[in-house]
Amino acid sequence: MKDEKLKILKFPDPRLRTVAVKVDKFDKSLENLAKGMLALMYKENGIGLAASQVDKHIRLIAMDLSEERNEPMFFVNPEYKIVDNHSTDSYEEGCLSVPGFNETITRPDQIELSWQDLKGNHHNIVPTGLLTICIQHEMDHLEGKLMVDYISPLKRDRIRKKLSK
Ligand code: GNR
Ligand code: NI
Repeated sequence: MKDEKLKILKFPDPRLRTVAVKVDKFDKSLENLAKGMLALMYKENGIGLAASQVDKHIRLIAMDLSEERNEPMFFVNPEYKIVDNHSTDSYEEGCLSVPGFNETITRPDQIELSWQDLKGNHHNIVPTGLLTICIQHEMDHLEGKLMVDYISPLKRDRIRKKLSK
């Protein structure tokens, strides 16, 4: 489906718990979805968006960490390895699927990242700064995991009730 309208699923929608499958076809439809996700992410003022959030359960992420909103990045089939499990960083995160709630999350801050681009070419880097945080947030989405899973069940339930109204 080509000009299908993308919509962001909101917690506690159970579809956000789906584990995404690997991309194996690097075709026009992948590119169209990626571009659609990027446009929606810009519209919603997000810095990243996982395909899972628009009910497309494939391992695809759109991101732009620039102030100017002119440095789009796409990650297909991303993987990371934690280099040092004891080196962490805390950051106040937000999520377009959990609108209105920010939570400080502690994550490993030394990882090695590999992924494919929209053409299927492979890349590897040691990310720094916000990329280290954001890629872990987005890859959690691909595993059906959300920011709220890091906070207390009581707090999570409060958020669930507020967003279910
Ligand atoms: O827009 C977003 N901001 C953000 C801030 C800190 C850490 C992670 C993020 S990602 C989020 C968009 C989103 O929900 N991506 O899944
Ligand atoms: Ni999110």
